[in-house]
Amino acid sequence: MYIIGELINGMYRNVREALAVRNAAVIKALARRQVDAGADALDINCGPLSKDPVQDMRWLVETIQSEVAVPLCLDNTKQAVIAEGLKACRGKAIINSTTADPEKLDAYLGLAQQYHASLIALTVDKNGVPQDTDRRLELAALILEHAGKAGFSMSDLYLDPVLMPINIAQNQLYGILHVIQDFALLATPAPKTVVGLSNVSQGSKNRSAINRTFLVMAQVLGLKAAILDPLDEELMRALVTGELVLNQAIYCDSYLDAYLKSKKQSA
Ligand code: THG
Repeated sequence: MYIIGELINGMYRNVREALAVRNAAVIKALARRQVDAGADALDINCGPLSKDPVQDMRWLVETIQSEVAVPLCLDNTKQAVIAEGLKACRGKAIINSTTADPEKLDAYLGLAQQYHASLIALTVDKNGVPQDTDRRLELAALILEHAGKAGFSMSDLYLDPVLMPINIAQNQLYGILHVIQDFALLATPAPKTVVGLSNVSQGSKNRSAINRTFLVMAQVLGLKAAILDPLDEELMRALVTGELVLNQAIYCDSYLDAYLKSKKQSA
């Protein structure tokens, strides 16, 4: 599983406050702790309340890069903010995200190619998040058609079915799990899939249990990446154990420790 740490997000009060006063120490510590806990990449989102998201994005990218070397996942709905982040990124970036709106999709495919970045594409259109799996598949097919025409590298593309909270869309989760599997059948080589895992438990109690249960089910169905909280130890244990059960890693008695040690060394 490709782990994208979710904690540098203006949705969280500590990040919002650090952004407002340009407190680099808070942001650097969040970056370092997530990477040490096993994050392969870091999501960066200045939050819906940011008054100057372009400058906030630049400052976050520069601040985080001075602390860790992992790819940064630039999370914003505005192209100007993404473009500023891409300009500031030293290493490979992930654009998070485009919708399946053809105009936006083509523009973002171009932007990703220009910067050799990966691209997350949401199966969302002008009518918002689909309520059923068929529409998610249709939009995924449309995204793949545009990516194909643009000559976009499949290894740089992530499809996101958009995970909904269990307390408002409980009956969609089973379908979303299966759509993760179906996305992989739409092209060769198979496109990768990603979800914003914590979406599933937003507004619910027992968030950690809901997150990790959904994650291991999605693992079985071939989920390749997740935006998640790597500081949630139970979640990380479930993830690593899931990889073991799926025979994606070799068993040894100390497999949990070994996993984190190998992550730390490569970071
Ligand atoms: N897909 C893609 N990108 C995404 C998402 C997605 N980026 C944002 C989000 N969804 C994933 N990241 C988060 C980060 C935090 C939370 C949920 C998803 C979260 N935050 C607390 C809350 O809302 O309850 C914040 C409250 C607090 O603790 O202060 O749950 O789906 N491509």
